[in-house]
Amino acid sequence: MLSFPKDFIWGVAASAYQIEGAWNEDGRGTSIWDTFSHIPGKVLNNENGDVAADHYHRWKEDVALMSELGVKAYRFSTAWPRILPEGVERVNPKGLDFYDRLVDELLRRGIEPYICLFHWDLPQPLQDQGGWTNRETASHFAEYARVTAERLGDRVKTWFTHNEPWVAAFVGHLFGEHAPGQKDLGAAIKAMHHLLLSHGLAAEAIRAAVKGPVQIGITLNLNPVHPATNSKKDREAAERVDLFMNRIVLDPLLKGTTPIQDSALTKILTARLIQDGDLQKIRQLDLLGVNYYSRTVMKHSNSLPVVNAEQVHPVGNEYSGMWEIYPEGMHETLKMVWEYHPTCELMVTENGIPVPDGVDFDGRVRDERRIRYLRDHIAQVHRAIEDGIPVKGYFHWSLLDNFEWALGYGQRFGLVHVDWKTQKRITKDSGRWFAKVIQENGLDISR
Ligand code: IFM
Repeated sequence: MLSFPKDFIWGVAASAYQIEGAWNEDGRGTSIWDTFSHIPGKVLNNENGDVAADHYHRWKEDVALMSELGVKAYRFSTAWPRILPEGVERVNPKGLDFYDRLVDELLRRGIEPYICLFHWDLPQPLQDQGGWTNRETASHFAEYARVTAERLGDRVKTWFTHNEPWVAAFVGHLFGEHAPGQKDLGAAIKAMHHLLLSHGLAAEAIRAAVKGPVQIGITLNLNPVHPATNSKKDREAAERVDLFMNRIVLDPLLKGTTPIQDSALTKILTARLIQDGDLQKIRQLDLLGVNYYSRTVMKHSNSLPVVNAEQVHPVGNEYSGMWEIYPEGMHETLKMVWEYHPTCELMVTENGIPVPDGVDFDGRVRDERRIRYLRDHIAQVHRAIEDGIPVKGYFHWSLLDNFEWALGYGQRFGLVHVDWKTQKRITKDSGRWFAKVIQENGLDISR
């Protein structure tokens, strides 16, 4: 049995657009994901988050499911367009009321609410003014943080500003696969900086709004980048990708520097972007959340411009519907962060696997693959703790099957199965397995 520290936080995570639905109810404004997903061809099978897992109406049932699993904490995102439909100024009381009720119900069930303010659903009116490429969006975000913290900060003590800002910047502005669907390196670099800047501004706004102790965090998608071979060219390609995927977010947050100012590739783009004092503002962190799913293996190639690298998928390894399965990467990622000597706390805020689960004849969902994946990854978290890296918690992604962005509803990540026709929830075998891990505060690796 691998035992975890006595106060280890076992949780589940989710995000607003992926589960809430009710996209145009109770005064919610439009987000860039509403716009993007309604454009034919942007999401697999032209699916969208209009209804999703209908959590906006079924939140009580969902909290009860969490309670049955015995989770200690729930990390969820608030939808900016539900709270400020135009992104600025006018507050929608019904939007705040929804999260108010959710927080109360979580606390009533003994589940600690962890709020994340931004999980990619930028209000469309702000996108119309340039979105994250516009520096003003960072100030608007701080205002949204203030409004939300003033209402919920008496009960919510852990606030994440952003979830995976790298994905919002690069997948949304360079690869064009996520909203707002741009393909422009300059826009991606600008968005990246403004997202990080907005973290710092929001941190100050939350601290001013909440009385008493409060923890400000951010969650980052991180992954080790390995060279495909030991050749100098491949090693250099891996280093460049590491800079653009990991260091680009870790350096500003943990060191107060940025590699993009020094990089020959992006020096020109950042010349007037990073203003005096920005880097000090960004470096405000009490808690760093690590989202780990897989590693990246790169070889030198001219096919990906800027970084001159191409991703390869090593043969002989196990894969999921989206990524290579590489549990050791969890330990390596936590070590990579620890080598920065962070003064903030660390936790795993996302880890999980998409499995094409089906309901068996007896109504059970036997998702053995997910159980194996979780066992192997949680064991690596334990290994990191044994090595002296003080990981405070582990949040499974996700509680429910949900809308997996450009891949629609086909990739199921939940511990709880959702029937997309009836919205019926069924706790999967993995859910019961995870509940046992929580109950024992430990991992029986023989199971
Ligand atoms: O579903 C996403 C989530 O929104 C952000 N982190 C990765 C998950 C799986 O792709």
